[in-house]
Parts: sequence; C-alpha cells; structure tokens
Amino acid sequence: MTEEFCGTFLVEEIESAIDVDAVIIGVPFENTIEFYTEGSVLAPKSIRKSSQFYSGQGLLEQSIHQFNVLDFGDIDQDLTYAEMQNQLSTRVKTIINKKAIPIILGGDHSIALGTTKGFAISNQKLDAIVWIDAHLDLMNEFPKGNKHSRATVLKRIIDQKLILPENVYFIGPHGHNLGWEEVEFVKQNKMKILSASDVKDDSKRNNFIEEILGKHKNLYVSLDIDVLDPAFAPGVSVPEPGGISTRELFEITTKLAKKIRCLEVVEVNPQLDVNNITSKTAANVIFKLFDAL
Ligand SMILES: [Mn+2]
Repeated sequence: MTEEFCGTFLVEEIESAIDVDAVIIGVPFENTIEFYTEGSVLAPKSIRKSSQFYSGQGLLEQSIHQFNVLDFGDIDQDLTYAEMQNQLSTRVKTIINKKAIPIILGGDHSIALGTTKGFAISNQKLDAIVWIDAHLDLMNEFPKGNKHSRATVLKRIIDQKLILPENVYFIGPHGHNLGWEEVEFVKQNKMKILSASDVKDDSKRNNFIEEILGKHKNLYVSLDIDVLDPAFAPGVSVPEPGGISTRELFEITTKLAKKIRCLEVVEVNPQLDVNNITSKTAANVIFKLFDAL
C-alpha cells in the first residue's frame, strides 16, 4: 500500500478532482545504472515515508495544510523509457490543465523528458525551465551509445524543441564532472548559468532570480538534489563536492514559488543515503514550496 505524502490525500484517479492546488506523482524509474548504484527507483516511497516524519507546519501560518493537495501514487514500475514518458506526460498534462501544480518525485533525471512533454501539450505555455542541478545534463550521449540518460536529458529536451536554450536557467552547476561539449553548448547558445559559487553571492543570486521572474510567468523547476553539497544530501548517485546549502536552495525555491507551475525532485538515492536525510530534505523542499505559494 502506498503511504501518501504528508498533508495530502491519496487518490486513484484525478480526472474528477476539482479545486485541486497540487498533485504528487511518484516516478520510480531509473534509465541508466551502468556505473552508478541503482536506487533512485526507491525514492518516491522513501520521500513519502520521510514526509510523514514531519508535521508539515513551519513558523508561518501558511503551510501545505491550507491547500488541497492530492497524492496520485506512482506510475507503473518496470516501464520502458517510452512507456514512462507516456504515463508521466499524460498525468502532468491533466494536472496542469486543472490549474494544479504537478509535484513529481523521481526517479533519475531522465524522467524530465516526460515531464517536459506533458507541460508542452498542456493548455499552459511552458515559458522557462529552471534546471537546479550540479550538472548540465547536455551530453549528446552518456555513457557512449546512450542518448537517454540522466546526463543527456536536457540535450534531448532542447533537440526536440520543447524549449529554446535561451529559456533554460541553470542554478548551481559545480564540480569536475562536466563534459567539455556541454560547456561549449552552453557558451554557444548563451545559456544562463548561476554557478554554485555565484549562489553564495547575494546580489548575483537575487539578480538572476529577478531576471527569471521578470521575463517569465510559467516556470517548470527541475530540481536534481545533487545540486546540494554531499554534506547536506549524501544520498545521490553522482555526488559533487562544493554544492549549495539546503538553506540556499530554500531561498531560491521560495523566491520562485509563485510562478512555479510544475516542480520535480529527482536523483534521491535511498540506497546511498545516511539517516534518510536526503529523502527528508526532498520532502522539506515540497513543504517549503507551500509556505510560499
Ligand atoms: Mn541532473
């Protein structure tokens, strides 16, 4: 039996739902495990369980408990990449068409192609993607021969013209695990980056966020939890020392909150976690969103 996310109601269908503010969807899918430790398939369950550890109430009067939030459970297990995209995109589209926010619990980052397709076929315009991640995910193939992995997914989203590169905003890239081809792609396409060290600079961070909020109405925030320093989020498949802090992440999502139309949290790997702190942090990103909506 699925345990629902704290402060939500478990439902078996969403077509008939009315006045919904947000819907949780779990995507237990991992496309590439070659030289990584399998485990992000376990994340939706682990994040929900971790959420139940909390009340969901913070210092502010507003919290998840003031909103009508449903938990639609998980998409099916053991799907092919194409089947996963179909199920996920259909759900994302239905939720956005109800003017509710899909909150997607990955899975590895490759699921973002399904999310983006769902937004693109909905009745709201996908204005901008905010890619909060240690990595750029712009490799053409990674590992060699694989065009659909956690490291290539944003390249595919751009190749399929689901978004223009100038409407993608990177927050938090860092570390020494990038490919030169993706760094060049960013430069050639003049893509906007706020690196992890720039996040620490208040004026750089605020200017970057003001630019996003000034230019765009409907944001899709794709949060790869490995943007956090491994000290804050050890349970990830591809840890990169030198990341941002949990509090910095909260400041960013809080400022973006009112324009977020879709939120996804990916790459939690419970197999590698310490005291479930990464799952608990993912749950808190979601609580924090409702404090600021
Ligand atoms: Mn990623």
